[in-house]
Amino acid sequence: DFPPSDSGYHDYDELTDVVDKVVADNPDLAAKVGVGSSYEGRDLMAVKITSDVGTDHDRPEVLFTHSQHAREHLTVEMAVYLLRMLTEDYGTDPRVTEMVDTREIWILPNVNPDGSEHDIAGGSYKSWRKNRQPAPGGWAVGTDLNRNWDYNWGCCGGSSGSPWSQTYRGTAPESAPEVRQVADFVRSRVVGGEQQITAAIDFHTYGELILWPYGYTYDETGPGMSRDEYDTHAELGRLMAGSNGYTPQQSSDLYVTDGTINDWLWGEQRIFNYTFEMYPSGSGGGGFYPGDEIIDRETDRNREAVLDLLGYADCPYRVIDKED
Ligand code: 0X9
Ligand code: CA
Ligand code: ZN
Repeated sequence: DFPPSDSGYHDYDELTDVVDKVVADNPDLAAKVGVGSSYEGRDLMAVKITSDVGTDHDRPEVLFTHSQHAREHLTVEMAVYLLRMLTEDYGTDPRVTEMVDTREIWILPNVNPDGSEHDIAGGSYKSWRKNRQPAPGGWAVGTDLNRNWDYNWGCCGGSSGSPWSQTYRGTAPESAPEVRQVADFVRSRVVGGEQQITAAIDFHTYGELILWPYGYTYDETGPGMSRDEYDTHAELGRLMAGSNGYTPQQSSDLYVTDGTINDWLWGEQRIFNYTFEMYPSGSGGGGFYPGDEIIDRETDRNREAVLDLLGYADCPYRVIDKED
């Protein structure tokens, strides 16, 4: 459990209760979809939100993933915020209503539930980042999910081959069951040869940053990233930063990484996508563990940015005045 002073955060059971209640209260808008299970057997939940949710519509699909890193608990609260915003404000907020009527939205509120639960076990924080899968043959535990994706895996010094490292990339791409199953889910959204998901945000903490691909190279353009594609990422990133006040930049400007979800979503799936590094901006604001009193403010802070991403999901190139 979370320490009593941070009871405003949701542990895995409480998150499950929120998801089940949102779905029960809004059967036409929200549905729970199984994506598989974690190493320790927890359900990797996805929630689909759209009007007339029982039908697979021909609407642009948008993906939100949360909590690849265990200790980044504020990202789960971001998922709770989005679940409530998209259902409670449907019918009253015209922008929310339009987006729920015209997009199919996938929220994966915790893709690393084993890590999250480990981080708070016994009521004290452990600064845990990775999943809870033991490395073969040794004592070390955990793969960094955000170094285990199958695009230029381990290419460029942006991950570690040591199981003891915080950025251990695993034994092979998708060796982590969580990554494998979320990737399978994304691949399952290819219908008639076309990836239905057009845009995505992967939520992390902290730093107050909006990051776009690639992370494996400092180059803006190159194989698989044209000038227009880069400019679209950058322009939409800057637009979103205009409302939440985060710093917009290419991922590698922070540091080089390889095997991240960002590079895979673009490099393999051609999904325009971002990492949001949420509150705080530096270690002064409580680092990975800000008090629960900041949850409402720091989740609502991303409301406009999320609605902007949803708004451009039909044609992201429009943000640079181009058609695809
Ligand atoms: O290192 C990560 O996976 C992300 N930062 S975190 O502090 N939440 O661990 C950043 C991923 C974005 N990609 C790059 N910075 N290259
Ligand atoms: Ca669809
Ligand atoms: Zn992270």
